[in-house]
Amino acid sequence: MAEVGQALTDELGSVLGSPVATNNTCAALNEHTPACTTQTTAPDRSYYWTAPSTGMFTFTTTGSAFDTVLLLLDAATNASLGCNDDASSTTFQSSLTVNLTAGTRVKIVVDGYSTRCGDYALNISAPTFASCAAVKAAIPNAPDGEYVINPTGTRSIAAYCDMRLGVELCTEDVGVHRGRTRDGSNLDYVMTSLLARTTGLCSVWALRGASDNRPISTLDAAGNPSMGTCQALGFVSDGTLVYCDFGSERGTCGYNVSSGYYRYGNGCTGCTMNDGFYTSYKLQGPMRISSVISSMDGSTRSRCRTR
Ligand SMILES: [Ca+2]
Ligand SMILES: [Ca+2]
Repeated sequence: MAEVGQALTDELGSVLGSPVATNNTCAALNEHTPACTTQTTAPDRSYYWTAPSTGMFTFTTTGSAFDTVLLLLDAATNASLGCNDDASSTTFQSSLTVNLTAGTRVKIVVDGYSTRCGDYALNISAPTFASCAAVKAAIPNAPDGEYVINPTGTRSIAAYCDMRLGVELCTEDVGVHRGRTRDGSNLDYVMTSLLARTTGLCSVWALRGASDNRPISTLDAAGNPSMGTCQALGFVSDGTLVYCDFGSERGTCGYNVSSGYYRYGNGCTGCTMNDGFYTSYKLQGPMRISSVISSMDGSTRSRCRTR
């Protein structure tokens, strides 16, 4: 483990713990210069670590004997994922919390302020929060993404959080969730959804306007011409969408509320096949822009990607 002079980066696998490693930096070389502190020439030691799951991870030097600096790099690109000098104004130790996707390999650098060196402890934990709102409160610039939350205080589940609103859009427990569309129409919507943790796909159904409980039909993609359907709903991208295959209203790939079918569309034109008015549902062509259609009971669902 220990090296003298040139630091060989140690492999930590995907271990969590307090600490996961202890050592001393004084005999190491100065291989990194963290940007979050000024003119440090302190020696540093580094570790490779791979995220065991998707979610938040906290890296700290709590328990160290000197004024540390912590730097986190993407092991593949060397891009900085975060840097912290002082998480504590009394101990000058460091802490970083980042959201990582399962399998992401990072390089953790334990460095020192100025020329400081000494004994250190490196700790890695996977914090959980009660809700997406709690994540947002704890980490103000947390991005949209999957986080581990513990809404009941007894069981942790994965959640896809819309950090603009600080709400769950999708969780591993089936639930009714409220979002706001990211297109120009900026509509509040409600849906039922279920997140599959392994695939990062959120099944959505019963999608409708929050104010009127009607199918969303007035989206405006003008300001976001490249936005996909799921992106407009706040997700990363489209998964498997169920297209608008039924219609009863002239030229609109229409829906009928009494049918129980709900759709989402931002440019519902181009229903050239069987376009026209029907007294009953007829198979029509796909909408020009992809759309979600689903049933109220979830027997028909569309899927959006959360990563
Ligand atoms: Ca250094
Ligand atoms: Ca420090």
